[in-house]
Amino acid sequence: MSLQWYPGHMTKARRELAALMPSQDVVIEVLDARLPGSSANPLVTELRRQTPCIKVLTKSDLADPEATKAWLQYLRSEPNVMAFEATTDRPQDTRQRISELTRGLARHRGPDKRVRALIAGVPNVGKSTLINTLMHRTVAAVGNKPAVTKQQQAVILKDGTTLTDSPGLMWPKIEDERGAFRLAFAGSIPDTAIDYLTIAIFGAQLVLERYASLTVARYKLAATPASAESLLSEIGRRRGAIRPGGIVDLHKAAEIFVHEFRSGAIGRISLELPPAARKDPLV
Ligand SMILES: Nc1nc2c(ncn2[C@@H]2O[C@H](COP(=O)(O)OP(=O)(O)O)[C@@H](O)[C@H]2O)c(=O)[nH]1
Ligand SMILES: [Mg+2]
Repeated sequence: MSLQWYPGHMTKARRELAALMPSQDVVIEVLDARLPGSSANPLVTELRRQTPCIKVLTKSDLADPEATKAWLQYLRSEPNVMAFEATTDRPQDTRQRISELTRGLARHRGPDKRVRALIAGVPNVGKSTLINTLMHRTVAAVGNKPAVTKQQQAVILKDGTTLTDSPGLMWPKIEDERGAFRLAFAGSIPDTAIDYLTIAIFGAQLVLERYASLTVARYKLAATPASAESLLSEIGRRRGAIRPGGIVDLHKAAEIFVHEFRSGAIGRISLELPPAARKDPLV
C-alpha cells in the first residue's frame, strides 16, 4: 500500500503537545477498541512521561468483547495507566468513569484547583464524541472521516475538570505497515489516501482469521470463504456488483465490505489482541 498522505504535521503536533503537557494533570488517551495498539499515538507515550493516563477504549460496541477484556487487563498493568471501555450506547457510564477517575487525581491537588485533562488520540477514534458525551451537548464537531478537529479547544465539565482537545493532527505511527493497514480499514486514515481493494483484502484476511463465521452469516455464504479474494467475490455477487460480461466488480465489493465492517454490520470484530503478557521480567 502506498500511503499518499504523509504526516508532515507530526513535528507541529510534537511541539504543541510538548508545550501543553506540563500543565496537564492527566492525559485522556482515546483509543479505538477494535485496535487499541495500532490506534495509539507514539507521541503520547513519549511525551506524557509520568503524567497519569486514562485510556478510553471507544466504540466498544463495534469490538469483540473478549478482545476488549484482554486489552483492558493488559493496559491496566502499565504504570500510571487507568483504562475503561466506552460506547455511545452508554453515555452515562462514560461520564461516571471519567468523573471517578479524575476525582482520584484531584486528591493530589489543592482544594479549589481544577483537574486539567488533555484529550489525545489519532483521527477518527472518537475524541470529539467523548467530549460531547462528557459535556452533555455538542461542543465539538463529530465526523465519520478523519481530521475533523482542526482547532484546539478547551471546555469545562460540571465538576470543574478542564478538557483540552489534542492539538493539530495527531497522525498515527505509519512505520508499522500492518498497523497502518488496520487504521485504514477502521477509517483512521483518509479514504483519499487508500486503495479500497488493498485495504479490503488486508481486512478480509484479518476478519477471516478469527471471525469467518460472522462473514458466513452476514453474506449468507454456503461455506467459509477460502481466501480474502473469494470472500470479496461472493460479496460482489450477492450485492449485484457485477460488471458487463458477468465479472464481479471487486472494487465495488471492497467498498461494501469496508463500509460494512466500519459500521459494525458484519458483527463485533477486533483487529488485534494485546501482546502476550510478558513472563516475569526479573527472571
Ligand atoms: N459505533 C460507534 N461509533 C462511534 C462511537 N464513538 C464515536 N463514533 C463515531 O466515530 C466517528 C469519529 O468520531 P469523532 O468523535 O469525530 O472522532 P475524532 O476524530 O477522534 O474527534 C464518528 O462517525 C462517530 O459517530 C461509539 O461509541 N460507537
Ligand atoms: Mg474530532
